[in-house]
Amino acid sequence: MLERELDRDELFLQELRGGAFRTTDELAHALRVDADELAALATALRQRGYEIEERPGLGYRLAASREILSATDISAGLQTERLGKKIYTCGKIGSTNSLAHELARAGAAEGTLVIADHQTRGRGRLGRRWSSPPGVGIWMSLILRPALPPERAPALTLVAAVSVASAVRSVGLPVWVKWPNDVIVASGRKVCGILSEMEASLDAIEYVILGVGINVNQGLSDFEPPLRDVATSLRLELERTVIRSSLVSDMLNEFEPAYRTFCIDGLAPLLPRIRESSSFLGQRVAVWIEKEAVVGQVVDIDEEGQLVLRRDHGQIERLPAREVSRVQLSDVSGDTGEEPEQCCS
Ligand code: BT5
Repeated sequence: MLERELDRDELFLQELRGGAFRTTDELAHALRVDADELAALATALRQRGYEIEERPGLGYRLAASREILSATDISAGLQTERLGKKIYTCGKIGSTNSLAHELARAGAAEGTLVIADHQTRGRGRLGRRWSSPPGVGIWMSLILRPALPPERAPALTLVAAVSVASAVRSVGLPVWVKWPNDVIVASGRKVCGILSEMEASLDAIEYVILGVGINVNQGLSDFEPPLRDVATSLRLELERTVIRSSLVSDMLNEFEPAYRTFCIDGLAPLLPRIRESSSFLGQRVAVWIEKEAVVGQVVDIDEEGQLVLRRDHGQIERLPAREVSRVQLSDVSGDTGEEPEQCCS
C-alpha cells in the first residue's frame, strides 16, 4: 500500500516528462486511477512545487523548466550492485529516516533508498532540526545491514561523508569533511549533514539508517535567516542548477565500494582519503561534549573514526563521534568552555 502510493507520485511525474500534454484518459490508464484521483495527485504535486498545468480537452502537462528528483533517473545513473536497487520516492514526508526505520523493521533489503522532495520534520543529531524545503535538496535515507559489531557503526558516517564530498567535488565544487558528520565549503558553510541511526542488539547490528541531507538548489531566501551564515547550497556556490538525481547516483556509486571496503577491512584503508578530505587536520579546535569544551590541535583521525587531539599540555585525547555535539575552529582567546546558545554544528 505504502509502496504503491509512493510509486504513483513518481509515475505521474515520469508520464509528464518532456513537457507535452497527456490526456486524462492516458494518464488515468497508466497510473491505474480514476480522473478524481488523478486531480488529487496533481494537486499534491503542485503543493510540492511542481508546476502542473491542466487544460480542458488536453489534459495535464508539466512546465518544462522544472528539475525533477526521479527514481528512474537515479537508477539510470547507478553502477552499484546493491545500493539503490529499490527506491522509494516521496513527495512530502516527515522524515525519510523515520520511513526508512519502518521499512527496515518490515524487512526491507540492504541498499533500499528512501528519498523525498520535502521533509516537514527533517532531523539532525541530538534532536536538532534539519531544514528540508521542497524541490531543492536531497533528503535521503539508505538502509544498511552491515555484518559488524555495533561499536563499528558510527564510523559509517565518516565513510558516507567522504563519499558525498567526492560526488560534490565531481560537480565542480571543492568541499571538505568536517568531522564527524558535515560537508562544508571553503567559507565553512555547511552543504551536507549526515545522521546515522542504528538498531542493534548487544553484539550485532540489525540495521543502520544512513540519513543524508544535501543542500542542492536553494536560493538564499530558501534558508531561514539563522541558517544563512552557516549553510549554503551547491547552486549558491556554483551559480547554476545541479541535477539532484545524478548527484544521488554519484553519491551511491562512490559510497558502495567504500562501504564494502569498510565492512571487510575497517576504516584503515579509507583513512588516507578521509585525512585528505578533512577540514580540521593540523587545526586548533574546540570540541563540545555535552556542555564541556575540549580544546586542542587535531593531529589525526584514527582507525575507529575518532578525532585525535593534542591538548595544550601535550596529552593526546581520542574523541568518539557519537558523544560530540559541536566542533568549531578555535582561537585561544575565543574559547569560553561553554557551548553557545545558538548551536549550529
Ligand atoms: C546533521 O545534524 O547535520 C544531520 C542532518 C541529516 C539530515 C538528513 S535529511 C534526510 C534524513 N532524514 C532526516 O530526518 N534527517 C536526515 P547536526 O549535525 O545536528 O546539524 C543540525 C544543525 O545544522 C541545525 O541545528 C542547524 O544549525 C543546521 N542546519 C539545519 N538545517 C540545515 C541545512 N539544510 N543546511 C545546513 N545546516 C542546517
